[in-house]
Amino acid sequence: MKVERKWLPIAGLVAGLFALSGPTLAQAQQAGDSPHRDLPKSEMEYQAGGSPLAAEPMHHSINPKAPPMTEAEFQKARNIYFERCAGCHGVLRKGATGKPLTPDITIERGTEILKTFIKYGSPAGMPNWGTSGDLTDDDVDLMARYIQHEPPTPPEFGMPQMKETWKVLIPPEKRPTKKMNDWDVTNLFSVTLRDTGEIALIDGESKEIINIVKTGYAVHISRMSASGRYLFVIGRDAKINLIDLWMEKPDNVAEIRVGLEARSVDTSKAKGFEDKYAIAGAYWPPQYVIMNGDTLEPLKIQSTRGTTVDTQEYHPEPRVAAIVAVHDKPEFIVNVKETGKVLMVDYSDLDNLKTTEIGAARFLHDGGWDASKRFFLVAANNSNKIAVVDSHENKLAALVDVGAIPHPGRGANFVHPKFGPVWATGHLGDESIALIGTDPEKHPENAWKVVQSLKAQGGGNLFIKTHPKSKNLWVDTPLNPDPKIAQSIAVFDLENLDKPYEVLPIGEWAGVGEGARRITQPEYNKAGDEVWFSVWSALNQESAIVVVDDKTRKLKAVIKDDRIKTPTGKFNVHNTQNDIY
Ligand code: DHE
Repeated sequence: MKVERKWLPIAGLVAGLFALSGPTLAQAQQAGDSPHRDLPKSEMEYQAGGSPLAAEPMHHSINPKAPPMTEAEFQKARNIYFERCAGCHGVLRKGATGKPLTPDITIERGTEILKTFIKYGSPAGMPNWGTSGDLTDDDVDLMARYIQHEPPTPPEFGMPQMKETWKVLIPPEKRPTKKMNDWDVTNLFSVTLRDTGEIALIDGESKEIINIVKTGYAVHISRMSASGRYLFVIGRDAKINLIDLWMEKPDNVAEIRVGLEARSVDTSKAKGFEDKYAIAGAYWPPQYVIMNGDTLEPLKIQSTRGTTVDTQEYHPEPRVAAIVAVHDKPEFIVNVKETGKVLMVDYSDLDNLKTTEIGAARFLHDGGWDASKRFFLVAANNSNKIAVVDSHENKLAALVDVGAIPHPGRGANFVHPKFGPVWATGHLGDESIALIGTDPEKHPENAWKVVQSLKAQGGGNLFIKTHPKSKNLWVDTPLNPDPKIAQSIAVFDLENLDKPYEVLPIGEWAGVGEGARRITQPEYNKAGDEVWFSVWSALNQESAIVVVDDKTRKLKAVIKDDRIKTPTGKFNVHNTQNDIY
């Protein structure tokens, strides 16, 4: 029987276990503590999402002080590590959400302590891989020995490797010179079909599927070019697909891999640079790449390896998190997770690249613009802070303390009846929604302060959304352990924020069969009068997209189709192109 994975709730239990196996509680806590804070289950599961690196050939050396392993054992352990552990502990085990697991630390702890932690978990957030049934006792022993060896290093991925994967399927001169279809592509939605490695292009008006396009593995996000013609999609395997929306049936026109693992992509938006460049950030190798916007030809690769913002120690794998294009000047904002630094990359002269490095806080993850598009607000999730970057001054405007593990997606902008313009974020670790004042000119007393904190249904929130034409703020909770909360949405009235939120049972409305039915990522249509929700179940179960009328908050449509498998992110062309949220 498979037991639900959960943490040991009390330190006393850990003490008991260690009393049996030898080491002291102090040793145990030292070995298992997260570097900075306790982690809820929802965040651990979210971070431990599995890395595509398991299949890559890697160099490794054997540490003579570590317990022996056969080659076959090492390979098996390596696969388990990349599937389960790398998301939190890092490829090189230098630590991220989870603690560092380099041999200097692990050999000192010894196999028995490590086994106990892997099997039973820790109150600080390590999952109980053994007692949950995810790993057998033999696997636990294997992993305890494996992490005492040097971490195998995946290969680098530079220009020759990129060029090998780069394909222009339809060159720009063979593409249409005007839009060849009758769809209103400005209101099209690109829907991530996470586990099939595809996106669904859905017409916002008719809700018809226009095309299902093959993309990278565990496809992640979509972004739009400045003109609204080209759609960029990135998979976790760092594959980018360029889709031309002017074709009779919009489809891939170019593709490339920019590394072995990645999450973010965007395109140049400044005047004179519309559709000229694309940029993608990789988790491995830690680097970002600037490409030609209509062919994906790689032009410039920059490593993000360097020192951390606070302790100023060298970090070998600072992963690239959110990337956003500045609208009013030729710069990209590149957020580097493990160093906690924001890079303002001036792309006006790629040969003499100018980069401003802004110190923020660890670990930068996701974020979005304020309504004026001058300030970019990004979650430093391990620090429980939002970093505010002033894109005009290229400076850090503020670090704002918020709740536990902020996770804004791109956040939500609206005018607060009392405090003026605010940007909002939800949290993975608690039920609060932080409203941060964003108008230093007209409301200086509120700027970069949490002016109000709303209470939503619970922790496990990933995305919140509103629209300039709407009076609603939608808050999802797909990672909440209570299925009732995960399968519904909370909606606040922006004109009366003291009124209790309303809960809509979107999962039930979908009318799908058994499954997790997690309600994920609200996204508006172009007009701002409909909100789309993903009803996200497993690959072998029925999923759907539910469309709600924004004004009446009533069900408007359910999009069901055998091809809509594991839908998660949805990206409306107009709203994504213009950063409307
Ligand atoms: Fe995401 C955005 C990283 C898991 C759905 N996710 C982002 C961004 C990053 C990121 C860095 C910002 C990109 C940008 O703006 O340029 N996501 C990660 C992870 O490292 C993590 C935690 C674990 C993993 O193994 O990938 C992770 N993400 C998930 C999921 O499990 C989600 C919920 C479902 C899925 O499709 O994989 C998910 N992430 C999303 C979505 C966005 C996103 C929908 C874009 C939101 C938006 O409105 O722009």
